[in-house]
Amino acid sequence: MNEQQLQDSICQTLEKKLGTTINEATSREIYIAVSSIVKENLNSEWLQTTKRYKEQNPRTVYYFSMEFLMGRLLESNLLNMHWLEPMKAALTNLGFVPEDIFACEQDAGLGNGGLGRLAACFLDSMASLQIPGHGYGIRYKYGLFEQKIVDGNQVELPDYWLREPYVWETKRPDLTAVICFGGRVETYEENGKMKVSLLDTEKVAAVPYDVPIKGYNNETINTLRLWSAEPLESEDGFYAGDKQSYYDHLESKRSLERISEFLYPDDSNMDGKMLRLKQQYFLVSSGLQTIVKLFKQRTGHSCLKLHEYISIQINDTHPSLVVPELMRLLMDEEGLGWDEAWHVTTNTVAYTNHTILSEALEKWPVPLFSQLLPRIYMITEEINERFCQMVYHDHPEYRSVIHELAVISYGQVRMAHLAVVGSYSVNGVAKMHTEILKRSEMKQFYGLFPGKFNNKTNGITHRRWLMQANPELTSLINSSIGEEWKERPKDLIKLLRYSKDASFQEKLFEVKQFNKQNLARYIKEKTGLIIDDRSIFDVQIKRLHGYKRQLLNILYVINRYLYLKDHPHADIPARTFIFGAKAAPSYHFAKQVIRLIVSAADQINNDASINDKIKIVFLENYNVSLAEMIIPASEVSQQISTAGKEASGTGNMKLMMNGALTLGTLDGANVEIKDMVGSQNMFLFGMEESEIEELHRTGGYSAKSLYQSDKRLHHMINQLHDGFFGRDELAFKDIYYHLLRDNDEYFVLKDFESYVEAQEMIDQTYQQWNKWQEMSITNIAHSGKFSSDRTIMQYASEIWNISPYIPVPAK
Ligand code: DL6
Repeated sequence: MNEQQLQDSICQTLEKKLGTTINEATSREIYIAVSSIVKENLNSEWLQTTKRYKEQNPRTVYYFSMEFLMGRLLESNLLNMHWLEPMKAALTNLGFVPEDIFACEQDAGLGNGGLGRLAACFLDSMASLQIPGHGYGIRYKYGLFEQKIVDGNQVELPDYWLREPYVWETKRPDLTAVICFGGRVETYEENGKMKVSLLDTEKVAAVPYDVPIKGYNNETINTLRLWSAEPLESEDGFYAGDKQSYYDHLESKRSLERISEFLYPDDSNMDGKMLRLKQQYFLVSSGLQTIVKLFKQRTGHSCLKLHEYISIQINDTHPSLVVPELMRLLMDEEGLGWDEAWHVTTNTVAYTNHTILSEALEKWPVPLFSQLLPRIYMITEEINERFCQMVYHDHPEYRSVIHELAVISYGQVRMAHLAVVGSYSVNGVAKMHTEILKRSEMKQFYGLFPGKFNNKTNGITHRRWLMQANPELTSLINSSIGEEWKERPKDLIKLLRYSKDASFQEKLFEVKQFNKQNLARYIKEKTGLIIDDRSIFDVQIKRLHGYKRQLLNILYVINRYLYLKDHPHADIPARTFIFGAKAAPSYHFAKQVIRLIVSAADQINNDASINDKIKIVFLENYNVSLAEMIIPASEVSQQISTAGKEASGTGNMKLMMNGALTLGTLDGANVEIKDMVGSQNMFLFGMEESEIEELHRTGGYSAKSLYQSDKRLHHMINQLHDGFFGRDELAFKDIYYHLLRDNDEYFVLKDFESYVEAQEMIDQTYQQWNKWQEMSITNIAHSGKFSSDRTIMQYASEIWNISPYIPVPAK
């Protein structure tokens, strides 16, 4: 549709659907009208894709994830439909600011951070590359909490994102699955065959809500299917007893519905709550039941051939129950024998590992697991038994460590072991991460199954993170190297020709200034703080965690402040330190770091004696939409995790693609950024992973001695303890203890000096205007490698054995 048609369509929709006119409509009503028009148009293409898939039954991947951090969809749908520009023009002609209309959409925050956002980028790439691939997740009623800062502290508010109807979803009650919990297992013989049935279970309905995922510049629309727990309308769901038990009955039904109520807000700590295990089984069972049913309908084959048509990628261990649940369906429902079912399962499931943090590795106590999922537990025990037997007989070299490898051991079911044993592929998410998995965390499994292990370095969709978030930079790129890069992001490398081009540098600078001014306006509106758009915008945006070391950043800012107090006329460029981070609600240390950042901001932003050389901004409620505004305006990208701890990182890629220079350690995908741009085009610092390993091995680090011997550290750390930040003296005692009493687990003090040096390099380089622009262009030029299109093509060819599907028109 062109601009005029869109305008007309908006006016008609307002009248017919919303009973209002363009003159009276609110921004939200305009948003509803626009998104309804888009959804209607998607619906017909969606139907066509589904029809083609049904008729031609191409090999398909299902991406199972407990998290899909989708953000907003209107703008990205418009972009992928090529409607973004005409729609912006239509809205402007009608007297509206397009960005205000887009902002009416509530972020779908169904994820914690990198892992969930990766899943969302993958959906966009699968559709854009015409890979038949669908996402399966949970339709949480409450997404990741909304963060507010009250009196310097994080407080959490529920994110009831479904308060208004979600325009993008279509409920599919006809595809409801029934999920059974608890009960008891009975075995019996039928026609000479051993049969199993599960009796007296609690049942809940899993109702799918489908969201279309539109590919860029093609006709493919895949599906994100989100499952919601709802009351079961079958006979045994009705009450048939006395009055008292009627209420109990309702209560127990409500407790089952709570399964899809909220997203667990901690991405780095295993919580061990029964409800979480219920959620995992709920997702896995509803997804698999549908897949098996559809497979039989479409192919007419027995499930013996399932793996020839289908791959299931599990996003971390959270959906590992696919292994025993698929075994259960194949054996108990489809009548396959153990060996047949195992063959199919272990050729269908592929597992991605996203962390080596031991506290994040999932383990479930046997009593909890076996009580909630008795049949699944039986199967898991059998998997474990057979696996241990195999190791014992075929790998005598591992006999002595079987207990370390077992799926069930020390009274716990270990989900990572279940995932490795039950899958045909195990991948890490960056080269370094995969090497660590092979060399240490999963060394023995790698010894047993070397062929399963592979690397798939993460990526981000350049459509959302460059074309949508930064239209000004996109236009500049288009006018220099043409538009092929949009479909072949590696073509961004052509920008290298312009790295020293004065006119291009000038234009890039103007684009950055434009985005910085935008962000400065937003900051003023939200916080009242006026920031200098000529200062360096130095950004650290990610979940708050000890290993990500926001503490190192803020301690450095305090150190810079103390220096400026002593040298108010020092010739260093002004810097704005921008933070966005949510802490898990029960993560006390992380919350203290937020408090420290906010306290330092209070003190430093209001101290006129340093001539506005430092401003600190903590932006509340960091989420996808906020990231889309911050990233195009960023100049320094802080990726400063303790080496060996960040599996990959994806913010590093988004920021680089928008021309920010990385201040980072050699960790996760930073290593591959360095391989692409060279260390001369970033600011590296800190110990390498091997050095840290060595320190761990030798016990050769004492944070206290460092503190005692280094005057600067001593002075700075003491500030945490003496009420310097206008808080009571104990306000930061846990940070103080973390560093000194607990020996600085993440080597903040150890890396401090090297970090300061890298920061000085940034100050110097920023003052060499041309050099900075050249480095920035070099980073953008090399960022094509980090498009999730590259990642998805690698998954497709090396794990899923799926080629891009060239649609034959549906009959
Ligand atoms: O792979 C996506 C993302 C990585 O970029 C991050 O480095 C990694 O921390 C994250 N992992 C998780 C898993 N839980 N924890 N911790 O979120 O995955």
